[in-house]
Amino acid sequence: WQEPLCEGAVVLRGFALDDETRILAALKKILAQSPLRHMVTPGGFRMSVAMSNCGTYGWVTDRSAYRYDRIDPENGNAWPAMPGFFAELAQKAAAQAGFKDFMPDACLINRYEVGARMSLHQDKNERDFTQPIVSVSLGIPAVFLFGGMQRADKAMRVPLAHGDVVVWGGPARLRYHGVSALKPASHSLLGECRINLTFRKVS
Ligand code: MD3
Ligand code: FE
Repeated sequence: WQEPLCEGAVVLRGFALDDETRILAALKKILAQSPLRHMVTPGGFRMSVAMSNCGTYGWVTDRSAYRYDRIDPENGNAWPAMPGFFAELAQKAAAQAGFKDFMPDACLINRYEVGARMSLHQDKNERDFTQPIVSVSLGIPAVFLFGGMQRADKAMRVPLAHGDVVVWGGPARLRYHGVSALKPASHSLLGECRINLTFRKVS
């Protein structure tokens, strides 16, 4: 089932459900190599969302900057490889939304515990904004905030549930977005947390 949110943004409800078991098994291995951690922003704030990555590039932040890096700064190693079926899932979703041949080289893994949130921001550390971003929601539901091109623009509230995939491209690619503080809930496979995967083409 496809729900267009606006030009360039499409929600594919339940698109990742068939792969839930494989995704969770793969995440367990990835996170054993590069564990989730709370990063600190250049402003000095500890993020309430815990993060890790797989793929050639990983998104990181520290006191100096936001950037993509090939190395996990916690262990000095390359990030764990992106499983082939992760890239295929993202590519299939992007194709459904009209973005052909999406080849992600980064997958950011965000874990929200109850109360965690992400404030409104733009994703602009990537080089080519003609490439979409594909997000996969797992675990307890969240309210996604989808704003405009200016931080002060009124944001739409979009509920996202386990297995939902969203493709963000075209004119939606640089819109402000965030996630409301997670409400207490429990998911049969993930417990009291939400995991979001975002697939990106960084270089
Ligand atoms: C809309 N993550 O990691 S995913 C992020 O649920 C991020 O963890 C949120 O925003 C999360 O940067 C939202 C959906 C998403 C990702 C990137 C976008 C929506 C987007 C880029 C442009 C517009
Ligand atoms: Fe974002």
